[in-house]
Amino acid sequence: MKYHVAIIFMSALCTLLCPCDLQAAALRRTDSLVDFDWGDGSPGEGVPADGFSVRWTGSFQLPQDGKYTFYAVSDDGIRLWVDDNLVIDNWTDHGQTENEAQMDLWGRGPHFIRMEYYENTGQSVAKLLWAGPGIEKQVIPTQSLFPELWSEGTKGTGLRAVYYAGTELGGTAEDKLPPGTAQGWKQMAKLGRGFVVWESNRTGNWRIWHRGLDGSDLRQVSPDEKDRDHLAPHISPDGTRLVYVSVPHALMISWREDAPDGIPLYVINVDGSGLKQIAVNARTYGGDRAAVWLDEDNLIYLPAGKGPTKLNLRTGKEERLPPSGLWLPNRTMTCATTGSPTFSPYDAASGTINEQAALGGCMPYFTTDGVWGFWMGGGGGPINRIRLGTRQVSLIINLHDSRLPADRAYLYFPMFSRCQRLFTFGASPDQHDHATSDYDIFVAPANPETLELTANPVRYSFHKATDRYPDVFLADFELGTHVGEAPFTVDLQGDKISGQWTWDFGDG
Ligand SMILES: [Ca+2]
Ligand SMILES: [Ca+2]
Ligand SMILES: [Ca+2]
Repeated sequence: MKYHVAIIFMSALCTLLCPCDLQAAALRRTDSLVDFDWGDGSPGEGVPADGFSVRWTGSFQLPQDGKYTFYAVSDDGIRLWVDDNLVIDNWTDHGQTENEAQMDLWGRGPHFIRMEYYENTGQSVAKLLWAGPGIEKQVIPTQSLFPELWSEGTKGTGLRAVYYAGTELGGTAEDKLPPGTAQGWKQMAKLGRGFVVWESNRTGNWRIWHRGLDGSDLRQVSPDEKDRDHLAPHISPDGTRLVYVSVPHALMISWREDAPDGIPLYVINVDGSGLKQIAVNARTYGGDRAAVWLDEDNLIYLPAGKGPTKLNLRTGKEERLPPSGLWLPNRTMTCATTGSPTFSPYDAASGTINEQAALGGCMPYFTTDGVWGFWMGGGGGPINRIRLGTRQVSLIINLHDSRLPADRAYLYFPMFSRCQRLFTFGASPDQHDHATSDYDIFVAPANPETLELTANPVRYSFHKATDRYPDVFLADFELGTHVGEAPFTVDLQGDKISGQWTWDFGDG
């Protein structure tokens, strides 16, 4: 079964990133250190002394948080990635040269590393060293290096090395992704079945796009629709459908708020089937999001010219909620905000909003449990959270956060999954404009109680187009995932809810 999934994963990647480079490796081995001076000789059997290339990959364990310097000594070309950052890039013919890069690193790991090297002619040298808190400059020791994913209790044995004849590096499409990505997808997929959706203009029109948490199944969800753009995807509680708005293309240049005649709200199955218009005149909430799902059948949206309205998708019945204007309440109907983050207490019974001062920033939204709000606290960051009960504000992730690749650390469009176990956002290389910059989509696991991120964000889009406004889904842990475990239901009858209990599992 595992094997089967791996094949699908690899073939999906290949389909995505073809042409696959199937250049055969001359030599594969684990190198316990990268500390080579081959002189004018060959690194090993089957590899020529001139004109070869090597890719070292794996992970490393961080002895402690802090500032690290990586040194690559090379003759000839060298490239070094740490996590998703290309930190050294000297892909040229040269005599023995030392290049260095300094970076802040956080968390024991696994951190990902990839060093690529080629030798053209003459002497050949390839060495990888580091220095860090309490660590003198030295070749990175074997005990810190892992050919696969580091995990607690495993022993370091070095890095995986693949040697190719020729200066042109071979490898699969997966080998060429930023080194943290493929490993990151595998880690994310362990959390359960899930996917991320977002807006992208990669085809020239804004459409809703999809990718599985395991990196597979990158595809357009919403259909092509002439002269219109699709915005503000939001996933249903069970993860089978999403809603989005369809906006006239002519209005899209700098506008996301309101249209003279409103904009239709659609629901579509995540597999692309079952498209259905559910409201004629919707608008977006602060320009960002268009709906709050209450349950599988009911959502709140904003009809043009009116306040928030509850819509039953099965019956089509609408019910106006008391607040007027661009207010959208949270799912528990205890708080509401406009596009400015006020996170104001909302009394659903009387329909009153106790309006609070705006906190500054934009893109406010709420977690499902009614405990938190979150928003963009400033340009590109920070992304903050507010505990609605106490109004205490704290940081989720910062602008230029060291947990992000340096070229993707300018943040926008935050959203938590319904279960609050995943957090997603877009990040650009310090470009601000929301309609033209190269934002890409990231997902990080989160503690659903505190909203603390529990691992580094993993990247899910790599297109130079604008990828933004993501939403993410993670399936609940399912019963029946272990052999022999049968799902069961229990009926509680009102007059028998106290006293002795006996459980009967039927088939035992
Ligand atoms: Ca040589
Ligand atoms: Ca050389
Ligand atoms: Ca992009």
